[in-house]
Amino acid sequence: MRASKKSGRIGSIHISGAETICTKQKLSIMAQQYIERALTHSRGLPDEIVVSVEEITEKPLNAYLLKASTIQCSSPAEARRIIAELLIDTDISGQAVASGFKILDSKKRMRGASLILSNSAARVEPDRSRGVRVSRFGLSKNAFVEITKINRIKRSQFTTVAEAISLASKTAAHPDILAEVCISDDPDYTTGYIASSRLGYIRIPNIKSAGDMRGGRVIYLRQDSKPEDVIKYLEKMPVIIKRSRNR
Ligand code: WAQ
Ligand code: MG
Repeated sequence: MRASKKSGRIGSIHISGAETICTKQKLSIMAQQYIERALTHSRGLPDEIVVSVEEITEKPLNAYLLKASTIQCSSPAEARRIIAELLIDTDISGQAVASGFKILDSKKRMRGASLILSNSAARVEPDRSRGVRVSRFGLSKNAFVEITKINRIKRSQFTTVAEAISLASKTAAHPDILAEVCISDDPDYTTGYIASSRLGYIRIPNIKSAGDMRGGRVIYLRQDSKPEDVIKYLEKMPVIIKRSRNR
């Protein structure tokens, strides 16, 4: 689903979006829930809602649910220090870290994520104003149950967390993806995350101040990866998220 609103004479701004994999039986109810969500979003009322449905014909791959943890963090400044440190530890260059923050801090609205090479900091998403939309991922029943057991998630945050950790689990499963950082663009949602196959899914409270309309997603790719292949995986490959492996 994607919902947008006309802005000025030139274009429209993105309000909300969501995607999933479901059975044919669940299709009508999912479509209804997505429309309801678009109509009640904290970023405002859209004037266009698009729901698109595609049959999946390939056999989905499996990925494992990332283990969730929450880090103590009391301010956006502290969040940045934590994120920068974890990214540097993941072999991401200082320049690439800075270019990620530039995107996350920007007032420009993207529907998708920016892809940054880990060393040169080059942005490789083909459409810089749109970004790359991670799609075609869904939770197995067991993985869903595991999410319900994560500590300290408020009921009102459950759907947001479940979708974010699913997306992050699909993303982190690609061998050429080193890390992902996300800040919600919902003005009232102030918990973000950093995720990777090594770090798991680390929730970061107070990543931004309440009322801040900015947000975004940055995905770091290995310097020697082939961006076209990674993009194809993120956008098109169906992936079902399974319960975490015990490590
Ligand atoms: N694929 C790629 N990028 C996306 C996608 C997607 N499917 N959906 C959203 N984005 C980008 C886009 O630039 C948005 O502006 C930005 O991410 C934020 O999207 O554990 O709600 O949907 O409590 O606002 C984090 C939950 C919630 C943390 C993140 O993101 C927690 C959230 P939003
Ligand atoms: Mg949002």
